[in-house]
Amino acid sequence: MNEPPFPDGFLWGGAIAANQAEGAWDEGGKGVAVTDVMPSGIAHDIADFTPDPGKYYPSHQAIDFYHRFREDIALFAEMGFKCFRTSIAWSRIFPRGDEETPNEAGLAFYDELFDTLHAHGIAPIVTLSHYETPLHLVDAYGGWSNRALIGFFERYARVVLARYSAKVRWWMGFNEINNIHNHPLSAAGLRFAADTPPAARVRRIYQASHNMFVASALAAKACREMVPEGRMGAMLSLSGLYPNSCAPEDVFATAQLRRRSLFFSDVLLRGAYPAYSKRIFNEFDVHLDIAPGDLDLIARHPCDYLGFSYYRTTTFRAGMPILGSTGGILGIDNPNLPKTEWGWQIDPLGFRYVCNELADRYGKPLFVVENGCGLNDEPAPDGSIDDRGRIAYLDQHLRALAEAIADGCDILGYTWWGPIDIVSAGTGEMRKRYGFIYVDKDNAGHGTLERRRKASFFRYRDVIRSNGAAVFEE
Ligand code: BGP
Repeated sequence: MNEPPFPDGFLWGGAIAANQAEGAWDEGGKGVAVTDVMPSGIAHDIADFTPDPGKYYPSHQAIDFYHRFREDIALFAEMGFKCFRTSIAWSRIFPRGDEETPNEAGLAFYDELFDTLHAHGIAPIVTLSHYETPLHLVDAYGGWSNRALIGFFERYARVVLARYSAKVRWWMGFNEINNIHNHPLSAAGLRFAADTPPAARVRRIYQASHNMFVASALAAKACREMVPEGRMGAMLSLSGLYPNSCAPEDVFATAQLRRRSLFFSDVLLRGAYPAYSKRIFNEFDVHLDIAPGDLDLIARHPCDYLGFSYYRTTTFRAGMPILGSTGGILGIDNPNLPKTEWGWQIDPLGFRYVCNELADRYGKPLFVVENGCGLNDEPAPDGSIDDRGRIAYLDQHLRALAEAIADGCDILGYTWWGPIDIVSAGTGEMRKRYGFIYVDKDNAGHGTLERRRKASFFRYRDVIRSNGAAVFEE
């Protein structure tokens, strides 16, 4: 490859989420978020709407980013970050979600966070809702299948877009909106009784999705009205999915399942329900409650870019159960690929494949806002952490990304998921570490929270300094 692998101005950085890093779950006027009552990561129901003081909840302290962000951002700057993705915790701004006036202490925290990023020349990238629906909106309103949440979300979005209009240009709506199918409670605040018939579950999921599409369009509209050169993105979980065989049944079933995810980016980026959705709605007897003006809003305010997470690939066989985790669909292992301790298969060429798939489908800019590798790093006796497995994953995936760019894909940037060890969304663990920076905390919540640079810290620093060229140097 002779031309530079990554374009000038490529946005190198890292990504976290408020609920997995900030802690201070009840400080500064913050209300309870749905993740604050999940003792071991993403759950499919909530045992108790009142946090049990005798229980350990990973999000309550997380890695104390709320108090330590200045130190952590200085470390990100040492690696040369151009951008940094995090979420605003909705319940820091509107503790119950349905108040009329925002919580000033919450707004002030994010002012300080964004000012600190700018002081280091790092551009904030902000997710409006990263699995952090205020618990009250789940408890009192039933989550996103209730149209009332559109108004509450629009109020929240307009408050933060206006407040940070001079500090934040890059926004995105709902983290991994397509994961409403896999974990509806975290993604959309939906609870289902154990005996809910599948078709009834699907109907409620599509009604919630419609309400979120309207909310996303209203946020995009507000962004264009209030944020100079603002960009509002869609965000999906799009790890790769292959048929488990060349049997036409497996190939077609896999394409249909992939389209179940791409349905969300089709609506959010193209501004209309795709033709194939008619058949899905007929199959499940879905009759959406669409208010006058909804479809016009969705059509006139599509998202500007597609942010997506890519971790791994898996394979799918016609007729097998459709299950998923935070990394995407849970399928059958591919015998050609290695996997991590958590069973996530490592597939850099799959990353190139997905970039091309999305570039061909949308012809809009793409942003890799999550890519990373969870490993159980053990410090050596001298305290050093030689995480060569993570370095290998990073190099391989960046080489694949450079190839995708050479294929003609318009990639805006790359934010490694978890540049600092944070709480795993799927399991609530600390030992599933993604970071280039080690945090001294274990799964039981014990540790000093001390930060320590891993070997990968220096590797990513060199990659950014060379604008990616280092990944092609032996
Ligand atoms: C995605 C989420 C992130 C992050 C990531 C890794 O679904 O957007 O919040 O957690 O998955 O998953 P995990 O933390 O379960 O390893």
